[in-house]
Amino acid sequence: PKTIFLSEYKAPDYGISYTELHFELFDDHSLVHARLHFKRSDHASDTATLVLNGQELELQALALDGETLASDDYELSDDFLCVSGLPASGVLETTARIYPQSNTSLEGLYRSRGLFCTQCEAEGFRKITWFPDRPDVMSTYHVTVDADARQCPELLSNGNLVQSMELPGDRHRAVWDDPFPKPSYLFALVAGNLSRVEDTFITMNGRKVRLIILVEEKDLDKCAHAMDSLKRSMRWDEERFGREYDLDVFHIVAVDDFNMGAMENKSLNIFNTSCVLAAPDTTTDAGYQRIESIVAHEYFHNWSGNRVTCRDWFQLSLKEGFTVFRDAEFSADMGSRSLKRVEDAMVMRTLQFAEDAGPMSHPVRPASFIEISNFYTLTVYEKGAEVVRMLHTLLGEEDFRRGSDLYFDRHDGQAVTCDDFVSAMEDASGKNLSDFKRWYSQAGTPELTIRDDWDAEQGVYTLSVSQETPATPGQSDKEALVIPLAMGLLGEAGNLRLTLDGEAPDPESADNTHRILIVDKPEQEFRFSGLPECPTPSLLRGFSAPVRVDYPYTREQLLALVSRDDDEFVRWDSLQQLMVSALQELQAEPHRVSLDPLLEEAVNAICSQSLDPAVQADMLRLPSETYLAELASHSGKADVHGIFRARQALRQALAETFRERWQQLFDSYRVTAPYAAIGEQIGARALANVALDYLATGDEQGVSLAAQYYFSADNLTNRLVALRTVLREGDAALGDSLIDDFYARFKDETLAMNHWLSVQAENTSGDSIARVRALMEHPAYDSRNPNKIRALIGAFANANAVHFHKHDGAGYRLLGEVVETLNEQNPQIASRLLTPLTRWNNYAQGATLMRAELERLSELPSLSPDVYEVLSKSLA
Ligand code: DPP
Ligand code: ZN
Repeated sequence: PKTIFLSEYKAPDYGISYTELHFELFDDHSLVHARLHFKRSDHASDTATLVLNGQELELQALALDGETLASDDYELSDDFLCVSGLPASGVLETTARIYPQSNTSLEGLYRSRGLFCTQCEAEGFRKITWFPDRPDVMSTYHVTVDADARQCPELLSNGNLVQSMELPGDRHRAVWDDPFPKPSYLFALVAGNLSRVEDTFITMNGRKVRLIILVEEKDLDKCAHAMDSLKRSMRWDEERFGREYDLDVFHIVAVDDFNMGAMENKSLNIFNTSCVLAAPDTTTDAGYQRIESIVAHEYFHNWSGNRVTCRDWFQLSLKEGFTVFRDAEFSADMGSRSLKRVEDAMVMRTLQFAEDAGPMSHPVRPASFIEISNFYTLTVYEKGAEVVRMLHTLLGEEDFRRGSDLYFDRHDGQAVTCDDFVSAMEDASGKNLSDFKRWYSQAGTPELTIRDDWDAEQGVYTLSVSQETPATPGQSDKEALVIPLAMGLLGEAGNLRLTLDGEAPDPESADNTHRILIVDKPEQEFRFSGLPECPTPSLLRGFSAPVRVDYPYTREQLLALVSRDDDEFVRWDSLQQLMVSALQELQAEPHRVSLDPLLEEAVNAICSQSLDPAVQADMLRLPSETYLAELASHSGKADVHGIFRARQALRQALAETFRERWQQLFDSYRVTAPYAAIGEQIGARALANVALDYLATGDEQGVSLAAQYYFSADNLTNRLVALRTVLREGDAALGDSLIDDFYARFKDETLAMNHWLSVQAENTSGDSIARVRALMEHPAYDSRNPNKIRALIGAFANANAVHFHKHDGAGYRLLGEVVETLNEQNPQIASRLLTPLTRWNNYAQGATLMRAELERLSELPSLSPDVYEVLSKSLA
């Protein structure tokens, strides 16, 4: 496998201005006839070769301007078709024979439960036809699809339907034309038997758009939430970003077998069923929210990704980081802003920081890769979105919007780079962002070390801030980054007014208790004057930058922040820090019994204040095992078994200390109205369910309450919380009976069955490995379906640490075996599944056995590039 470098980028020698495709779909094969209207680029020499990508294609015909090509005019290999001796422009015609029915990689054209569908991003189009399969080749498409009329009543592709007709032999045809030039990765085709839900949207300029969701007939009743989310996204993008939809029709198709969550193909979005279908019995509250944000995300790509696309795959964050920022803002506007911030910060700190510190660490704009599919990562997506958010913070909403307008205007119809995005922001704001751009090229999580000094006589408080980014593979020297550090200072009676030494107070800000310090040097001091008392610093408010902060808080200070700071992120974070230090003590001294009185007071403060119940629920939850392992490995090695026991002990202590509180919270927030996935209910349920979880901890009565709760639930959220709690606390017989009950109720609902698999994979009591192995043989499992693999194997490896890290290595072996099978069948899923093993260096006990499993895999014959890249980097 070959490494590809950003520095070696070369513009293509030929463009394709117009692409005509004719698909003939059959059960045992398909034919793809292509007519590529090519044109040599100005920079290319007269003798330049036209390089077309193509994989797993059988060549049936090849002609240039109507004449069959002689065999010495082209060269055909496993990956390319290269044609030489071409005129400056012309039409190249090919016919490829392909086998969608046996395509298990779920890239290119494949069949899912009989349905023909495509996934082309990043490099799947080359499995459909020969084409310069790179995003800087943008073409308009004219697509004819022929198929059996009864098997495939729906025939869809991008753009507008321009013709449909009957064909002999019970076949029929649809012709689609997409007037917007697009890269091949946005091509889509769907053919099958689907039912529709339709609605309309009137755009800001009064154009009427048909909105169509296509699903299997049995799922027709699960589309309303997605349709609603779509309409809200369309309106929001007009209002917040001035972006209007540009075609007369927009489709969403739901597909069961899908590697990603969803795909933004022009006017024909294809969704994993798990990210579009919603019903109270099969979708959790979090699932409803996820569907809303993914529908929005894919829709927003119509501008940030489709109208303006990426020049090359190193620029993936250009569209993904920006679009995640857009969908996060959308979710914040639809629900609670601080809740969304807390949840995004949790993902960053738990998962992205770990990626940044691991062997696959890479910058938001990677400089090299072997397999691009491995770079659809938390770094490119979530950290990329944080980088865009920092731009938004530095520029302010108005200039940011001006920059975004300029970007879309300047680059409409083009394939561009992250630099072009930042240039538009610079030109619109007049700010120089050249230092800021290091965020795109430098990997690793910066760490801010903050110390303070109080001069009581002068009333001057000084914060000394130093920054350091640890070395990452291939990048040993790091430069200082531009970090917006949002902060305040907390006094006895609330947040203090801030005057930075030598600066007049900001006249524009009505509230001068909040500042954004620009940290852009290795070491800096910020002096605040005129203060009446020694303050407690409230740092990184709203998670204003994706960094770690090291400030030596006392517990008293953390308690003050939890109880009284203005910023909900800081309040949440401070309580987390109190819990983390309690957990660390418990790990060091397992028999410690008493709860730290300051932690007790902090929990009390949160329970008794009137906060958004959803945020309150997040505050009262224990830090996750994954987060604790990440923290531990940052300063040493993680002991997952110790973490697990410490969490159990702290849960028990909190459960006992606050038993009455939990009962009160449960009684007052328990939702009795019929289920609705609306913010108010979701927040209340979250808080009631946290309370229930504590009530059932080590308490028989609590466990029977949970069991009753399970049976009386009218929704999946409550049912799952109850089920997990009973499995953790209850006797095995009760747990088994609920598992059986769940199966009996929902065995025909494949999305509910995914949760059923996960709950069992995550269950830490009993022999998890034997249970997972047995479930792999169960009819509810399907070893080819990515959702099932993630639900069972992914859940086991990522959310059942004590069994995954069993001392004999049986957990590692189980994961290794699955990866081994998937390496051939579906390399994308195989390499993604490997992630937990790549973190071997974080653990003292398992490291050797984890490495051994990686080594075993690396010796397998015919490793896919996807798996090869992850293995070789992990073992380097
Ligand atoms: N479908 C994936 C996403 O929207 C890749 N573009 O992020
Ligand atoms: Zn995306």
